[in-house]
Amino acid sequence: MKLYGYWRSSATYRVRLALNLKGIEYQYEPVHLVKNGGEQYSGKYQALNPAQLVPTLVDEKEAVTLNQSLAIIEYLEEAFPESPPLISGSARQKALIRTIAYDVACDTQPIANLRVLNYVAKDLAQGDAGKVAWAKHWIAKGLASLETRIAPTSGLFCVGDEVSLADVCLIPQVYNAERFNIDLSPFPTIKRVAEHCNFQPAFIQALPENQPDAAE
Ligand SMILES: N[C@@H](CCC(=O)N[C@@H](CS)C(=O)NCC(=O)O)C(=O)O
Repeated sequence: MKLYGYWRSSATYRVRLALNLKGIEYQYEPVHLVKNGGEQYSGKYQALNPAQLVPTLVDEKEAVTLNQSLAIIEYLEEAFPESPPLISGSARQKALIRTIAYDVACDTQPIANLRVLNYVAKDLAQGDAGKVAWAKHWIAKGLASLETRIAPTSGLFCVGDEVSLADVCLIPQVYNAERFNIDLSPFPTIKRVAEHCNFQPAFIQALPENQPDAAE
């Protein structure tokens, strides 16, 4: 199993968390998103992901190459049925877990992605200040709806006392918010769940700072 990613990529961080929580061993292949104009644009990487985004998971045993963090995690759920599940419970609970995951992965992270921010800063001539204002606005808006969403569903984690795909998506988004110095005090449930998650070994191991390509 090979995971192509970047230490600070929140989508890669989701897959790292899923692999760690499931206890699946993998080899990490760094793809630097900034160096050399961005290695995601290289012909070699485009052969793995035509979308020019990380992550990519290659399961050599099954000869599969997968993109999209949520599709990768659903693949791991099915391909490793003996591992701890990340989407479980009643139909309602599974839908709730997916709703929180999609709040992050479909409605929050993509609009503050590196290429979007570069477009705002350079092509739309808004500069660094415009880029940061854009990111802060959309990430805070996403966190505000997540706070309302998980306030009634959370226990130790986003949905009750079991870790799930919801936490796997939330924690990298919180990390990203902190990078932009977003004030988390209006989001007490998110803060509480994030603090709890970040004490778990699988989450500590998946922290961007703990990756071999960190700070490169
Ligand atoms: N929906 C995709 C999002 C992937 C994505 O946005 N990856 C970012 C890093 S978190 C990326 O590769 N950005 C490179 C760029 O914007 O050029 C997923 O969940 O895998």
